[in-house]
Amino acid sequence: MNETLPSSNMVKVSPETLNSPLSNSTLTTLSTATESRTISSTQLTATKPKVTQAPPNAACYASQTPFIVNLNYSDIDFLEENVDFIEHLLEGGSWRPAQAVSTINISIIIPYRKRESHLAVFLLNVHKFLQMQNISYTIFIVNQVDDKKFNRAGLFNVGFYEAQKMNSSHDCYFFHDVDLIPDNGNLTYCCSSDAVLHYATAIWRHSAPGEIKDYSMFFGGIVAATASQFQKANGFSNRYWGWGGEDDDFLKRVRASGQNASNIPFADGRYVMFKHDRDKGNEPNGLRMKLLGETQKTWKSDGLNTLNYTVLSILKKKYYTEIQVSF
Ligand code: UDH
Ligand code: MN
Repeated sequence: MNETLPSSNMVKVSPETLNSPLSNSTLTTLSTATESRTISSTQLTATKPKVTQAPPNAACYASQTPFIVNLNYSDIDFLEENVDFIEHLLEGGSWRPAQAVSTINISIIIPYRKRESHLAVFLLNVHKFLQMQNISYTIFIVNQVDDKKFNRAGLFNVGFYEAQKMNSSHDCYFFHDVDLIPDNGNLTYCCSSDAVLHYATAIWRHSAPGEIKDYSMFFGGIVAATASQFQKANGFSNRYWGWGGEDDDFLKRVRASGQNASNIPFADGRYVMFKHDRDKGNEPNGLRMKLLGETQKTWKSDGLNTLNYTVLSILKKKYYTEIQVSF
């Protein structure tokens, strides 16, 4: 996630203005919102509308059942005793609908280190959310167990590579922070062959409900790509140690490899984000601007094809598959 949040100075603008590309943004939006909404004033520099109409894969659709986000759990063991839908999970946090309405198979890849309470809330909500969509999925927790600086992007690469080995039928990958919880039951999780998708576009903070911030100028938090889109971009960079830059780098790769990037509309891409402190071992990466300046010439020789890691164990737990990795 980019730390440079939009200003909290909020204004109302018309839908037409909202569908305009931002002056500082290179992303486009999937479809048109029908009602006006509140966004930050930093977006008023919008210019001429230019919206990519790229509907997600039609085989993927949501339940009409309202989804109520539950933020009260903090203990994974407590889930086991109290949440019945988790009983139907297959080993390793997989689920297959009894009557498959689509053939879509999604891998949710979570970069992870020491976020137990966020993980419990994530599992409680995301299992329920995905089961309502009648899709097959597996949740992978890629746990960096070494003492090095956190490498979110490298963990995504490891997760993709290992998940593909385990489930070659999975074709849609969600690169997903553990502290973002969907709160819109009508949001569908699927990939589009037209564009790599940025999902978490409308984020409200658990600590400040009511104020929804527009993240459509960023490409962090949650992105979704097919296996071939991800491979074409050579995955994420492995060179970002500590916080920041790797998400912008990934957008550059998507573009450099001749692919499109699109936002889920603000009206749909709604998430709760937990307020949290900066983690030890994930301090801001002072080299990130320098690295970002080099992406164009390095992306082909840094990424999925230059991954260097050790898997210490793969644990098929009840709620997820844990891949313990050191770099
Ligand atoms: N993550 C971990 N453990 C870590 C670091 C990161 O699991 O030690 C994962 C987790 O999935 C998280 C993601 O990496 O959601 C992104 O890291 P982050 O949540 O630290 O990044 P974000 O941009 O926050 O959300 C940056 C620190 C903000 C501190 C603000 C203090 N006021
Ligand atoms: Mn976070």
